[in-house]
Amino acid sequence: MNIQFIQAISMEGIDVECVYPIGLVTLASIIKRETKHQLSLFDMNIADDPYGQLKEILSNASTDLICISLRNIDPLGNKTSSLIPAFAVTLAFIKKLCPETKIMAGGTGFTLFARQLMEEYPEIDFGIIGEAENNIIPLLDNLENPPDLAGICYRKAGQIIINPPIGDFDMQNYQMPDRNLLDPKAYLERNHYVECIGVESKRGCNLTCGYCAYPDLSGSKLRCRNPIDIVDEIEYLKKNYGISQIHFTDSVVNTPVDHFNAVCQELIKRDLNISWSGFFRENLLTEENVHLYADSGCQCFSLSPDGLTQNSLDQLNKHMKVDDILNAARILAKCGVVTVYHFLVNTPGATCQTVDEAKKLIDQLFSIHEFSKTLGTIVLNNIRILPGTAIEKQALDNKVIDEHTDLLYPTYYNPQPYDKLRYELEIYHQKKNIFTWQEVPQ
Ligand code: B12
Repeated sequence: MNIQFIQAISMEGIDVECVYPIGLVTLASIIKRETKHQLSLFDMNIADDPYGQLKEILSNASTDLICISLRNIDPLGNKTSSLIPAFAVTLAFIKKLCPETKIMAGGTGFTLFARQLMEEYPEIDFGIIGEAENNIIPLLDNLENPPDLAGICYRKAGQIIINPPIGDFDMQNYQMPDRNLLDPKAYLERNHYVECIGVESKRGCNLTCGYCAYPDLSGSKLRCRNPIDIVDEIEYLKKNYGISQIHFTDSVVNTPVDHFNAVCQELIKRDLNISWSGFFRENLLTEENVHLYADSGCQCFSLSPDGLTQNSLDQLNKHMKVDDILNAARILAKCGVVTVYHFLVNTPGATCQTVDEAKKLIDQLFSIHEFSKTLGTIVLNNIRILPGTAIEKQALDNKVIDEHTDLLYPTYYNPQPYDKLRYELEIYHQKKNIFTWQEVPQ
């Protein structure tokens, strides 16, 4: 078969930070390695004229199957715009240009809303929910009669069949994606602050945070790659593409602690001179491992403690104490690397007392980071309600949404009377921020 892989539009506008579509390239690499299918890849996000180029690609080749990856459904960050219209237009465009070509969809955005997307977009013939290493080839081999494997979706006698995913791909069998299939060069010069190249050190998330869909996306069981293989990949990226900045795509980078420490020790041993970033779990940070991470190239500690108060941490099922956040902040501030904190605002149970407590935590973070000026920023968002999460149930119970709310489109947990709290806290911390950097007494 001739297979065209397409990364659907993942961002609004052309000036937004781009990420290399590692999921699409990973799958294409497996198909190239293990089958005789012909394939090519196209990322609409880096095209000057995405639809024009797509038209050219589809007109110039006879394509048997299109594999389209929907990574993002919306840009988050409290925005109310959606990436579904662009996806819908792309599907319609493909069908118009090649009515006989079958379309298979996948990716995180598709995974979150597989049934609804298949119901609303009859152009999609097949889909894979979650990771696709174990099932894409059996599906390609049997498009006429899809196998009943976990994660596979298809249409049969007018019905949509959805097989729930497992999330059990053994990461010891992981092979580094063949990035020659889609040249990283085009991505390297676009971004200003986001590392466009991702590296997977593990899959899965065994936490149960109430707003988060990560366990549904990549499984709830942690599956780690061999640390040596991870660093081999990073070394290969440096030598072959000059890539010196990477992002570890893991849900939480520093767990299991021993595994990630081994990765960092190996990075130091090879003296690769690369920098990396990732999202950390606060209560696992110690002076010792933070130094190890900084010495191995961590250039920004991204934390997502989410709760600004103990009540919020408990409501979000974070299994963490405010003191854990403060301890992590003290350790990080001492080590001198920039830290960015992400928090969720107006979480269930907010009161005027929790607002005061939230301000107190912001004060404490500023004063901890003041001497080393290592507070990158504090990012404040409301919770994007996703299907199947605990917050969806809380939102229904608290009448923030009802059974008719369409979660496919941006829906945030932000009821009155604290619906403006995000702005209040943003003003609060940004004033502190500017005063700290400009050294104006507060
Ligand atoms: C790492 C990460 C980032 C990093 C990326 C760094 C980098 N250089 O890669 C950073 C922090 C920069 C980032 C930014 C953003 N991200 Co992000 N990110 C992730 C995360 C944690 C992992 C993604 C990843 O790389 N996984 C590894 C790859 C291999 O897995 P995969 O892409 O899922 O691919 C597998 C399957 O999906 C499937 N598959 C993929 N494509 C296809 C296609 C077909 C046809 C088939 C059959 C199967 C298939 O097979 C693959 C292999 O098994 C996910 C959450 C998660 N746990 O998945 C969020 C996630 C994807 N991000 C999300 C979002 C929204 C964003 C941002 C918009 C946030 C923001 N406001 O800045 C930006 C957008 C960036 C962009 N330009 O696209 C959302 C998307 C859902 C949504 N609400 O739209 C997620 C799900 C997180 C969430 N909050 O729910 N992100």
